[in-house]
Amino acid sequence: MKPNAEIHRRLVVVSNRLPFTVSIEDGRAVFRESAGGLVTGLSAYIESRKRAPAPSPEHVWVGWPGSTVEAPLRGELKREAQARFQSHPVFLSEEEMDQFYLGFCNATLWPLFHYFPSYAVYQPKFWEQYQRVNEVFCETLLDIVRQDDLVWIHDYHLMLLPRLLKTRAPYLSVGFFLHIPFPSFELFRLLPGKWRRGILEGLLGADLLGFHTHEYVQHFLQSVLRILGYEHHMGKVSTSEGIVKVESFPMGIDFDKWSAVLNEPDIRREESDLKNTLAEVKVILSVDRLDYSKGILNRLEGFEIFLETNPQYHGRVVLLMVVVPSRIGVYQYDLMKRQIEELVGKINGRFGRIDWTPVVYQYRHVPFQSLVALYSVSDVCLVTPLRDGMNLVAKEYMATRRDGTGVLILSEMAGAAKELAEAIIINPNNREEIAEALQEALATPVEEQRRRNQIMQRRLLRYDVTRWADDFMRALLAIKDEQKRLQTRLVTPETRDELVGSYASARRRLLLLDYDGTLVSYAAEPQMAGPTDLVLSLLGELASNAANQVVLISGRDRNTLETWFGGLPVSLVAEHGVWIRVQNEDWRMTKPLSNDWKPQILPLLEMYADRLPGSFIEEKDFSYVWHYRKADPELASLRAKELVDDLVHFTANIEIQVVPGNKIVEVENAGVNKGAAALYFLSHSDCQFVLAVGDDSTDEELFKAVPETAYSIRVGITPSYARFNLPGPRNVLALLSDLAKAGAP
Ligand code: GDG
Repeated sequence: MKPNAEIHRRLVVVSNRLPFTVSIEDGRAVFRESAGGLVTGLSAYIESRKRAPAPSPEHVWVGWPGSTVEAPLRGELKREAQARFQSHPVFLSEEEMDQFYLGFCNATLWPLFHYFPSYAVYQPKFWEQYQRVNEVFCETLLDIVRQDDLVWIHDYHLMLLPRLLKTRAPYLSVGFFLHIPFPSFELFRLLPGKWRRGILEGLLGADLLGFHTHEYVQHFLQSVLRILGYEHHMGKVSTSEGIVKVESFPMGIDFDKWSAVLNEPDIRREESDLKNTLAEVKVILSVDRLDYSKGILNRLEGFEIFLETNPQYHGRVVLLMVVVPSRIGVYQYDLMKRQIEELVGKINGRFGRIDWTPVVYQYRHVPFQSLVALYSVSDVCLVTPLRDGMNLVAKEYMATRRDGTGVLILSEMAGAAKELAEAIIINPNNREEIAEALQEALATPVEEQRRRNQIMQRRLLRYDVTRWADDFMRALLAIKDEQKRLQTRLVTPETRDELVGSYASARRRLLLLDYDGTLVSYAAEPQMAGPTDLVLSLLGELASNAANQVVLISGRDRNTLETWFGGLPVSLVAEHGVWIRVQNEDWRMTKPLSNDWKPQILPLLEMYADRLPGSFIEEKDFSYVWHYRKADPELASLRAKELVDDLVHFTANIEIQVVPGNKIVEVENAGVNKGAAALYFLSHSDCQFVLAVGDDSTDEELFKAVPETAYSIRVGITPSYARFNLPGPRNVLALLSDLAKAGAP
């Protein structure tokens, strides 16, 4: 982790909405500050940055201003937004916003990511507009960003932006945070293939990806593995461009602010008025945006059962239900509003009396002070989302319980349930459970309330919104550092010139080249990864230079190597060093080996091939390979670990070794490796230039064997014994082509 000083770099916050909303009134732009979890949280963090020791760090906010602004007004609005709010508006037409925001964001992603697949629509024109709007954000950002900025992109509206931005400005530090759940693979896969790949690739353009919970991180990584085929190691995903870190950062609230405002006279007055009005009843509070994900109907149904089964509470309890208007005009939302209002009417009609209304329902946005007063007078806070990324209402309620009393009932489907385990945790689909939880909450002794709340309050105080954002920023800087360390190992144009120069001036040269993953990319089946014309012509050109000895050091069997490369003037090493064919000579073994162990091992490998559809066994002269590239990636990775475990036990007394490789597990004779084969060629030539290139863990032995002065290169951006890295086979071929051009002696 980095010290705070690093965080003094300018912060560029990017979100769909700006912290204010613009409306055009009488031809002029009118600004209104907007609230909401994201804006409030980030604003608190920005304020805390300003309190840091000088120099005070700058920030800018980039987003949509909340309405369509015609061209003539844009200039003025831009100036004012910048001066008053350090903000840069992204201008979008009504059609763009319609298909992007109401379309792809809220009619496709929102329902799918909240486990309402039947509400999700899959309209190609929505997806096109989503791509387009992400591009517009990218263009706007490119006019603003500076090399040293920390760019923090927020939420599901902008999942393509990280890659778009990094493609155009690779030097930037880019973090992304998702505020809603990342669904399990089974849900995510419902998106058409191109879209789901696009989203994952878009996100993986960032340096750091943050989610509220560990579960969402796992879901994301699972989709990345199953859809893009990238594995991860401790939350780090290696792509051809570098490493991306994926981690959970549960968003907190500005705890101090929520507890401090309780002392403000206005709020005290409102609190005392409410207490007078509600003196005779226990208050159950419910606050949400109108949304089907929030479980408002379940909550009402649970309350109805509670009233049915607990007549002793009639006249003594009130459900205060605040529903904040949201996404007005969208069918599902309008329908839900009607259903809520019918149910409220039904409950009040069924149980209400002249002196008692069981559900007090408000469909409107309440001012901040009123919300605080409501939290503070409520005996119970009932939070029952069917799915919720985090849920800040539950946390805010806890922060306003000055005297430590109050009971929180919280759905296990909210991210917040992972942190607030001392609440009464319920499954919102079970109405009876909600009713029982209400009964339990109202009967919880004050001491027990305080005991539980103290634990939760301490946690919320410690991990508040500033800590959340600080942690995110530190993790972003840490991954950038790690990338830089790996980056310094990449072959730069200077290293390349030096390498080519050293090659050109050497009288004798030895080129030790791995094949799969180094000269060609992996294919679904080994026999499909034959050499391209370019590979053959490059190898031919290099090998026919009298000063060169070109050796292909591969794990492949000798027949395949012979078929593919037999016609070239190259030397070949098969089965990781079992067989050598020095140019113009016959194949021979590097040392006497035995095959006796094969019948013992085969049944075990066959069992694994049967247990994992899509996997198969390849037999070579002195080894077996279990291939699993085409199998279900998750099950395969589990089975591969089990197989290695079984084999290691099984072969403890036999002279063989188990070598896990790229989507394979190989069983071969002990003491055979690419390093030993390389030593043979090194000891038989008086070369002044050695190049060793490979992509796999089996190539590490090769890198260890070559002299320190050799140019050893690991393909892929990953730590290695090799001195340098190159991203992929294309870069290797480009390098070989430079060497071929460097030509004589
Ligand atoms: C998304 C994710 C995640 C609500 N009504 C009023 C009002 N609010 C404020 C609350 C709270 C915020 O709005 C709501 O935050 P939530 O977390 O409950 O839900 P979403 O808006 O859906 O937010 C969610 C969040 O992002 C952060 O990552 O937790 O899971 O869906 O701060 O206080 N504020 C005022 N009047 C209201 O009537 N003043």
